[in-house]
Amino acid sequence: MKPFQYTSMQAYEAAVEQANSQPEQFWSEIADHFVWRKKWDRVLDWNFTEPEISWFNGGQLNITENCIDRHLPTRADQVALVWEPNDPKEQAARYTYRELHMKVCEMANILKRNGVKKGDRVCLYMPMIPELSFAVLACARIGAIHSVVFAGFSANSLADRINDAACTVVITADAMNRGPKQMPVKRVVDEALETCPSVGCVIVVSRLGWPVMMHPQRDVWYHRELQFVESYCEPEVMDSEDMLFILYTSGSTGKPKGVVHTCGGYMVYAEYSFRNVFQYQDNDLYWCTADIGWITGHTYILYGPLLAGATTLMFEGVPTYPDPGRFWQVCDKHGVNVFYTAPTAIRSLMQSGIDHVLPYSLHSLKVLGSVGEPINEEAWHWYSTHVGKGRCPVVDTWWQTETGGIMISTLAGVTPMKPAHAGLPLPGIQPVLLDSDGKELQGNDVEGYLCVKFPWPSMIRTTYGDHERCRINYFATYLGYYFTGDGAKRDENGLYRIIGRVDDVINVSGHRFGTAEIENAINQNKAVVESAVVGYPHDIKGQGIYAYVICAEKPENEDWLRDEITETVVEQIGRIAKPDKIQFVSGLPKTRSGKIMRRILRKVAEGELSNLGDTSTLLDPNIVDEIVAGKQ
Ligand code: 7RM
Repeated sequence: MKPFQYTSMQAYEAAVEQANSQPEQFWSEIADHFVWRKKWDRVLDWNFTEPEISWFNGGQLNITENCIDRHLPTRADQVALVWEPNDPKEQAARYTYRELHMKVCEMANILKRNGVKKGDRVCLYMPMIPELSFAVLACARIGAIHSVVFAGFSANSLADRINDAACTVVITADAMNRGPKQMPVKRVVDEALETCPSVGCVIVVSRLGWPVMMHPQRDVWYHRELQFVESYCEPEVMDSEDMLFILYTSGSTGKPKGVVHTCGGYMVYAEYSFRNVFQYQDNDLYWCTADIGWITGHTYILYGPLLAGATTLMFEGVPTYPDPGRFWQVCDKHGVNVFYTAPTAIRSLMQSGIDHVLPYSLHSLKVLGSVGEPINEEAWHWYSTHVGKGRCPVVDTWWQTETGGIMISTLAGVTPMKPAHAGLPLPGIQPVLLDSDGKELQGNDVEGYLCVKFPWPSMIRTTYGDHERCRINYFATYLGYYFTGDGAKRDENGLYRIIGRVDDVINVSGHRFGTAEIENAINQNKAVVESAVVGYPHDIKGQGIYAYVICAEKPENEDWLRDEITETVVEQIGRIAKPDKIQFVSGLPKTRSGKIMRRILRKVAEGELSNLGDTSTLLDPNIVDEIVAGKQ
């Protein structure tokens, strides 16, 4: 166990004290445990105004050398990656560290063979198959910047992301499993690439043996390329602040932005946070159920666990196929020790009933984790009691794509745990709560806007191609602070409880969407004149999507038009952004200056129909009565 894994409250407190009083000393001692080709000149340079943040500047490294090569002397035959397929009847796959090394090197050589060079952007649009992991690490191996796009996004969204980063290569698959269904993947790429001039090559992995159209000058099969490459690839030496990856995430305005993470700081914080939060021990089997298309998959399926020399499980399937016992069956089958999932999955399995849990022993479990959205007390207790059998700490981990790693969380079995509370910050993280004037709230038992007042190694560096957007989004609301967009409470003991977004971002099953993003999609339907989207409490998804839609003409068949609009959103964004409710209205509650009063729309969507507050500044107060009467 590394000395930066704190296993007692005393060690935690000592670390907090050192991290806050001598942050550079603190982080450099941790960074010393990694393989650097050249040591850094300066630990930290920062200002939150520009913003400009650099960690371990002058240092050189390759993250894959730290994820794989450095373990080979001691762990070559240990399993690095376990892959569990969608269908329980299909065989699981296992790759030792030695095999993973080879697979990553081969994929890296395939990329090189197809012209990819250091600094090029490579888009990965793939299902949860081992080749996705190889591809992520292969990019990092040769210094290419990966941009993973979740395979549930539409051709449109994929094209936007490819174009924003001017990716030159796409890695994809023929098709994918999703529970009982099979869906095309390559076909979506083909459609996207009609508007992506930067892409010159597509590497296709055959997952289901589907016939696909291969563009002769552009597309190559992974399995054919394999025949031409060697099984060793020298890691590219990267500067600490070279880009490692771009990952798109939704904000309160317009199009998703490309969050940029860099090599050195991200690496250090990924292993540090992984070890501390989950208290990983050698030979534990660790399973994070996220998709690698999200930040949770990047940091806590791949980079964090592999940096720690762990065995990490990757799951192709869904929680409910072939039945809602699938997660627990996999836990028993492989002997999972640490299990990390999302509240939406827990709530959905909770609703399926305890009969799907009882058949499984779950005795291997030691630590349970939650991420992505607030976990309500009922779900927390169900998870702790029925999955953890009352003997596993439950860690509720708060963080964001932009933070790169877990920021506030109980350290399993080490720091205090409280249902529906993320707990204390990790050592080195300095959260604050601000009031609406931007003043720091002192002491405990307070509630405000959650900000961070000191840099940490894996924080966002910029938004790709638009640094100003990064500044405005995160550093301009409260000068001198990183603003998270979340509201939070600090309880009487200093434990944090995350309340939720305070901006126009909604969190549906742990997926982030800007309300403007969904409105733009809905407005693409030719029957639609204008729309307004709000979130409302949803039993399973956390928040549901409620859309108010104005049409040019009164719709003849409302249900039919609802389906059409849903289809438009699926085309524009993807299946994960389907509105739950669509209400047709003749107008929206607007102020004289033309601003939509979302407060009223939110209240109606929540079902709070009386007590709508002051509506006297509305241009047309009558519209409120119509909206209330037509609630879906
Ligand atoms: C890791 C991830 C970030 C947003 C964030 C919050 C919400 C995430 C928790 C949470 C309450 C949690 N990245 N969020 N974790 N809210 N408790 N433990 O989800 O970029 O996709 O989303 O998710 O609102 O700002 S993300």
